[in-house]
Amino acid sequence: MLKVWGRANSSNVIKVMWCIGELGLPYERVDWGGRFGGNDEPHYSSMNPMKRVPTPEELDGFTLWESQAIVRYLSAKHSAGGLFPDDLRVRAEADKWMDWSSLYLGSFNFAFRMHLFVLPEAERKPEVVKEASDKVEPLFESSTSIWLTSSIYAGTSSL
Ligand SMILES: N[C@@H](CCC(=O)N[C@@H](CS)C(=O)NCC(=O)O)C(=O)O
Repeated sequence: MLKVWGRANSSNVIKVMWCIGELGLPYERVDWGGRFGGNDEPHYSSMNPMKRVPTPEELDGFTLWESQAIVRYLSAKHSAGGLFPDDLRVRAEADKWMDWSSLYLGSFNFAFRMHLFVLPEAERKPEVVKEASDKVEPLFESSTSIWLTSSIYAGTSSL
């Protein structure tokens, strides 16, 4: 069974678990990282030298780090032609949005998460949320209009 090292409240673990759910794979998830610690343990850092979560571990000992590489690997392995499209252009469309969301929205996600949910209320800074909102809103406006007018949204592709 696929074992996934990573705490359930990590956005990057969630990304991988969502993929595993879509693929319908049996799995075991181990609470790791964050308040659970363990990233510095030698057996873990030998699997993930970046000392981050998630890390999936297959039965034969194969491991991988970097959540988007993991999503691509699992999709290609278990859903070639499905979640991992055969058509290079369709696959590139999926890659494009996955990379865009991570590169452009990732840093804002951190600000929102910390200052809306994670930090104790007294330490949350509304100005950080406001600054992130001001920067992220135009991105959503342009991405929504691209998405709404794309053939993928209109349902003419295999995605
Ligand atoms: N680019 C990496 C980022 C991994 C990462 O930074 N994970 C965070 C959780 S979202 C982490 O490990 N934080 C330290 C910890 O949880 O102990 C990926 O996508 O896998």
